[in-house]
Amino acid sequence: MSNRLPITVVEKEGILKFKESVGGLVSGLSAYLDSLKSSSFTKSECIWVGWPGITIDDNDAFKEELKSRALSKHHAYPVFLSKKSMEKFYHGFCNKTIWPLFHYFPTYASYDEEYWDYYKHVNESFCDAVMEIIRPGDLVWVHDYHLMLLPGLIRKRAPDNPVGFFLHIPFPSFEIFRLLPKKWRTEILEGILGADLVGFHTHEYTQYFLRCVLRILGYEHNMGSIIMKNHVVKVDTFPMSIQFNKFNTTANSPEVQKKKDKLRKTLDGYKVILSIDRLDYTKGLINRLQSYELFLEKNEKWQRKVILLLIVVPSRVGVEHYQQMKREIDELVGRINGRFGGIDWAPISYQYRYLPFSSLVTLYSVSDIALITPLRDGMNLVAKEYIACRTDKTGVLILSEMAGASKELGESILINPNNKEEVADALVAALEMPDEEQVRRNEVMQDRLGRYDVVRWADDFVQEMLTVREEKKKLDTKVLSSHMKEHLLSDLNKARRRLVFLDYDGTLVPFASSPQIAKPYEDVLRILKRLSADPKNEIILISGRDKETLQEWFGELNINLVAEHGIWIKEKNRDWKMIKPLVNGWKTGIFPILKTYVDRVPGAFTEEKDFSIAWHYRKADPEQGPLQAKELMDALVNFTANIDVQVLQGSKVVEIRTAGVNKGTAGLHWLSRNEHDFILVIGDDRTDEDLFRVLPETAYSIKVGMKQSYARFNVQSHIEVMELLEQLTKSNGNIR
Ligand code: GDG
Repeated sequence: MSNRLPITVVEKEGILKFKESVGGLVSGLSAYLDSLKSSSFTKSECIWVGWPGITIDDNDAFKEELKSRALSKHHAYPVFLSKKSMEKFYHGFCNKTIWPLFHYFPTYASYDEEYWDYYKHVNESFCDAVMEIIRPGDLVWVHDYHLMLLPGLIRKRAPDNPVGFFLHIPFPSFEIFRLLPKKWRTEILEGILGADLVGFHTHEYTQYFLRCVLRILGYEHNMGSIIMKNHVVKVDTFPMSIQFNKFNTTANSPEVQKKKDKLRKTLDGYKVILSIDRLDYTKGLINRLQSYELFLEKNEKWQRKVILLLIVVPSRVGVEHYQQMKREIDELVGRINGRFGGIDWAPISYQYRYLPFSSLVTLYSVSDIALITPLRDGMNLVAKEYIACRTDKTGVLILSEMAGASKELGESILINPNNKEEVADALVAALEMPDEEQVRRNEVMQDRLGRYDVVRWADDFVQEMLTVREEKKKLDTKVLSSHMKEHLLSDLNKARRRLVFLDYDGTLVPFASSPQIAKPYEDVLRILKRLSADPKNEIILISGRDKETLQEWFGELNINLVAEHGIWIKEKNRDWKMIKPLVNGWKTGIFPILKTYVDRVPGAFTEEKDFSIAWHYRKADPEQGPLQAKELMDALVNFTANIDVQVLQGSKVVEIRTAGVNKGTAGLHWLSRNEHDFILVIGDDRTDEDLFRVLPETAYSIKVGMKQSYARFNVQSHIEVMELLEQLTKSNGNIR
């Protein structure tokens, strides 16, 4: 699914005509789809969903005809959009808000509520369209910035179909992305996260996206995987490539050979510099021309020896910024040609038009230098195409470090496009570069591009999408299903003596910003009271909290309590006792370190217990907190190497505690009696894993949160735990 279909429909005197669309996305994906058709391994059918390039407002017969011809001849399914939608959605939100912002031109961005409304509306229309054709097992791949809300919309309506999303333009840093109004930026991120797999061209864009997700939505990731409520999203880097062989073989074809010979005669003796882009302010055309002017000014000896072939491809015609830029380019070309040229030589040969494929390849083949200087570019396929067309392996690529392609084409001359001196000097270096050096550089780049072509790119993406789904399935099987719940209840009913361990924070109540706020609700106390009233039940509340707090909150109940992750135990109707003799002299040495981290991280605080100290960062900045926690862990592990303590990271907390005691050892206090024929353990934290690990296989262990665990089952949140416990109280006629 992409904004534009690979075909563009035009209407001429009542007749619909279909022609191929152009651009990197279309040619790349078409190559992949062709490869699927010819592959003997896969039997897949593909349908491309998108806008057909024409607005048909009130002619249903036309729409029907277009639909059936597009589907039967081109495997394309059109999404019809009104003129007004195209105006507000495409020219508006896409190209006046997202495009400038994501390319670091915030001053060009407009924030118009109506544009946003249309953006949402059009994304919904795309969703409606795909719902008309989607079947079970179909895989959906959504492309680019026009459709960022679509993955989320599809997930809502077809949750079983895998969805991928790829962004072809840069994903900006947090400071830029946050310029979007709060509601928009949240919905955009949530929309993208509806996908199973999210792909970007470069590692930087991937990191920026993950950072925005953390800072705006508060979701952490583990090696690019984000665990959402009902699915896992993998965020990864897939640098888009080109059809290397197509460019390489076309460059060698007789047709291009003939064109090359002709052009070489015209350009006889001149060193040729090629510049080719769509007309767009992101492509850095003005600074490129100014740099070329500076080069001519500084290097008289190169005057009359070079020609810049400037090809500007019309794009977004009619938009004011673009028209103004076109005027500027026209003027600048005129000025440079007027200033340095003569009757026999013009330093710039300028064309404002779209070239047929063979002409494009011819230009790539005859040019000694490709000068590509975007101010910001998601990838830039032109740079890769130039390298692919250099069949004799000569030629110098001068490439902006602001293009995604610069990450893979490090053997080119990389320049900062804002620095005209640097670009001018790069031109000299390129003109003077010995052939052997050119060949050495291009060989490495060709080898890389040849191996990782656009088919491999798409294949990698699709394969990873399927892998993510497989992983999700594994996680799904661990979700405590209603079927398993019935099993659990039936085992509970049959049992004569039941042992139930319950963690408190994050398990029975949600996490609060400060530990003292998380007092038990009435419901929690009521349920615990009911459960403990059944003589068959042995309830143990097993927490990391200090014994004073547990005593104050739960002392009145007829249940067992475990404090400080197992150090203190209070059996029903008895006093608190230590599980074994322990020392806590080490605390004085640790305090100063923790204090530094409290001072350094606003919002962080310490909590002191008898045999442990905790450093909480729940209220700290979501990005700074985890980073400083890692640093603190590192410092503590070194500092405590020779003392008998354990340093562990819990949920938004780093805890240092006396070694040798944990929830597992405390749990064994009851488990080792072997008096029970039903065991249930529920917890959310890493410290609960110590108990999950020592349980017999038949025990029901439940991890709260969709994270990896030793527990047999996972549930989403404390709400499900409370529902389950409520069911337990009603089971076997326990209602009192
Ligand atoms: C977006 C991102 C990202 C250009 N002029 C002619 C012509 N082209 C073809 C080129 C190339 C494609 O169009 C342009 O691709 P780019 O990557 O350079 O730039 P965008 O159009 O801005 O594309 C970009 C890309 O998506 C892919 O993810 O790299 O960063 O902005 O393939 O060959 N083709 C013909 N005649 C022309 O005059 N035949």
